[in-house]
Amino acid sequence: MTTDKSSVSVNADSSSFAASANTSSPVPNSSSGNQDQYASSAEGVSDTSNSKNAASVSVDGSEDAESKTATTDASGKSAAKAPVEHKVPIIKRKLNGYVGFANLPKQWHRKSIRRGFSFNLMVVGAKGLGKSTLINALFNKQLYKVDSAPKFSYRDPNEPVPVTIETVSSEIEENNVKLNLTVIDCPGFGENIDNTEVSWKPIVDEIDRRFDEYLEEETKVNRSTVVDNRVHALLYFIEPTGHALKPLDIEFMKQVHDKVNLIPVIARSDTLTEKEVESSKQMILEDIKNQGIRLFTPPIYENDDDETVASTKGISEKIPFAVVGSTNYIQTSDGRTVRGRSYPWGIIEVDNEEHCDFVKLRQLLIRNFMEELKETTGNSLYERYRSEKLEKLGIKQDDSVFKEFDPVLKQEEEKQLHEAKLNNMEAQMRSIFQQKVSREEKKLQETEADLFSKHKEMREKLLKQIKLLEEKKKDLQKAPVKTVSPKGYSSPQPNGQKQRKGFLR
Ligand SMILES: Nc1nc2c(ncn2[C@@H]2O[C@H](COP(=O)(O)OP(=O)(O)OP(=O)(O)O)[C@@H](O)[C@H]2O)c(=O)[nH]1
Ligand SMILES: [Mg+2]
Repeated sequence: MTTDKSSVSVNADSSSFAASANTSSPVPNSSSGNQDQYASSAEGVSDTSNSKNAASVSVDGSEDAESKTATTDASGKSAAKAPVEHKVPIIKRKLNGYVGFANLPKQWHRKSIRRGFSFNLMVVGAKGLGKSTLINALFNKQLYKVDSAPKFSYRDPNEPVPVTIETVSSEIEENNVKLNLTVIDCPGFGENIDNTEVSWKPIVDEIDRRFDEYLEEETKVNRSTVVDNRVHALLYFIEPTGHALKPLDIEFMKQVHDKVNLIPVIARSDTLTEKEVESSKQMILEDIKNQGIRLFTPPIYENDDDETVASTKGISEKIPFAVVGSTNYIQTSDGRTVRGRSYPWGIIEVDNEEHCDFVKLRQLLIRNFMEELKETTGNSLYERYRSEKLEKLGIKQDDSVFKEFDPVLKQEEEKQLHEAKLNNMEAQMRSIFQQKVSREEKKLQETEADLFSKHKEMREKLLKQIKLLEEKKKDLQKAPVKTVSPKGYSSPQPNGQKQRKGFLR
């Protein structure tokens, strides 16, 4: 076995693996040893057919046995490790040795080579900005015939120039990898004086038409033959004025930025000085930011190594790419043959990163991020278009139906739902209680007020009566006392006392 992981994977089919594992023979190669170790540490990976086979695949609960086997397999020596204590016994099912899924990228690679790749690139920019030359240089193939001295024909400036769509397809091959390349050119763009719909609508319509075509294909019963004609990237050529964007540039970019992976380039940058390129880039980026235009920026992933991260950052920093296009090979003064443009003051090399950003653009578009561009088109841009289109047709997705079932997530959701329910009930009960309390309070207040008024009324009544009686008393005291005998005579009371009547006695 070699140290190459892929060759290890080819050799490590199930029979050879079982044989080596059965005899517990040391693995002669450190890389395969690592893979064994990796596989043996994988929890939950079980193979019941192999488990009957031998000691190699053990369905074993003891920690001792596990650590021992792992150490033996990895190093070839049986150096037993001290057992690690677990409070909760964990039953681990493990496969000793190489499983084989590390070979998946290779399987994918073979399959992709067989199928071939496809890429659809749209180029938009004013006439003569070097679009065709740049495409020829990027793919190192003459997809377009470029006139060294473009012909000029007179046209009436008041006559609107229609924007048309021209497609060129070609199969290119590099190291047995086939790429079906389609370039969509839009002649006529930028030739009208104003930036009305006429200038950009046919291009937007073409992007939409390609999405629609894909959507239609996708909804057919047989989807195995769906061809992806969607625009995967759009190279937008900015005129090398040394200034910021023109109104048409802004309008066009705004029209397409959420439909395609937009990549701006400053065309024919050899006509600008280094300083002009820098200041122009700054102004363009400012305009793009202020207008809320989204550009394609290469992503950085968590598992990217430092080199990849640095390279990706290096690409992003160069946007918008100041490019120079040429397919001509010329001889430099130091004897090199380079692709470039020759001037009396020197040679501008297309593939020299010190001279222009052509290499960085090629890295983004072809070498490093072509698949990413396609993925973004399918997963994000097309998805957005598709859902908007379906919504317009009155079709809405019921997320509760289409959500993938994840038991943990489901449990969590149920828990949250239950808690929300409880909170709701508690709030309801609290408000009912509050209502009852305030109702009782109101009743008490009313009764109190009632009692108070009754009390007041009675008091007043009593006071009146007292007053009345006082007056009567006074009257009676003032009146002369007459004693009337039963026979009509008045006789004086014994002891000179006056006879009093009723309760005033
Ligand atoms: N100085 C300079 N000239 C360039 C560059 N790229 C292309 N040219 C020249 O510009 C002219 C037009 O180039 P094309 O590639 O045909 O430009 P185009 O944008 O495809 O033109 P249309 O298809 O007519 O819109 C040719 O003479 C090229 O040699 C460049 O980077 N710098
Ligand atoms: Mg052209």
